[in-house]
Amino acid sequence: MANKRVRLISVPFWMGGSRAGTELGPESIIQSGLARQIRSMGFELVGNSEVNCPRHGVLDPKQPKTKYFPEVKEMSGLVGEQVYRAVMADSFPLILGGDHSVSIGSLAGLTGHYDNLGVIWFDAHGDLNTEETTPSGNMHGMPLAIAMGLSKFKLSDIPGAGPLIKKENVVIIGARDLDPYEKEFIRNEGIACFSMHDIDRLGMKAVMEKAIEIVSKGTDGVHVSFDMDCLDPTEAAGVGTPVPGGISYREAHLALELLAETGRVTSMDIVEVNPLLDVGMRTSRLAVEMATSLLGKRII
Ligand code: NNH
Ligand code: MN
Ligand code: MN
Ligand code: MN
Repeated sequence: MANKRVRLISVPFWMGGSRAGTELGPESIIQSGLARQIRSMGFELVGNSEVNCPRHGVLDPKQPKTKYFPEVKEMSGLVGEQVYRAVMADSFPLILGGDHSVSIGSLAGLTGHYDNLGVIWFDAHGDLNTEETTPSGNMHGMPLAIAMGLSKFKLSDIPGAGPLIKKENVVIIGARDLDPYEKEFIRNEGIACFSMHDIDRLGMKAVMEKAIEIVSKGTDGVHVSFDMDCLDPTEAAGVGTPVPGGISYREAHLALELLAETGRVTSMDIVEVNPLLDVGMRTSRLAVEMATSLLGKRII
């Protein structure tokens, strides 16, 4: 990776998943040795900022389809500012969630700088729901839809955000729990989605080669959004919505190593770590491994 400067951006936020615990994710990942490992790889750690996002909210019974909307929107603006500042200062933003709604902020900040961003979305879920289709009202199930402008609330509603993410620049990897609307949308719009079935069938190497080709075509940056629930729950138990049959430990490393080799990845978020649901700190430690693998850590 050409960029040798990394900025950690901690986002202690839980309201997008309506379940306490993910606000403890950033601290737990840092306690698992993230900064030390990144430095030992030869990176300059230019900062470790914590976003001062809302910690408490009151559920509005009149808005059951967008729970904690004002808090999610406020958090997204604050995250966007920090991410934008990091990329403008030529560093690699590594955003630590928090639930997956923090990616709304990441993408807002990144599109403020990149005109045509590619996005790889590692997730058991599609995160393509809108205010109309959400089965839960939890906004962590909507960030990709918001980023592409499919929902009423759009990326462009966040101050400083740039162009919406284009459908042809998005790849979902690891999906195995899609809602009916998400399936329909993926099929009708031809969104690139490599499900667990595809990973079983083609192998992770071929999947990543295809994914890299898609996000590289005509883009000026590639963002990796890593929902820890993409992993198999036997590896990563500390997530709010575990789904059996996920990406294995070795497959995950391979995927991120192949991305590192491209030298095109500009940013990453690691989300959905919930230390309250974890077995010891296993999921946080695994999050550290995922980050260092993407940053180019090699066995030899
Ligand atoms: N699809 C479900 C919803 O929209 C679950 C989303 N949960 C996630 N997404 N953890 O990554 O409510
Ligand atoms: Mn997600
Ligand atoms: Mn998920
Ligand atoms: Mn393209």
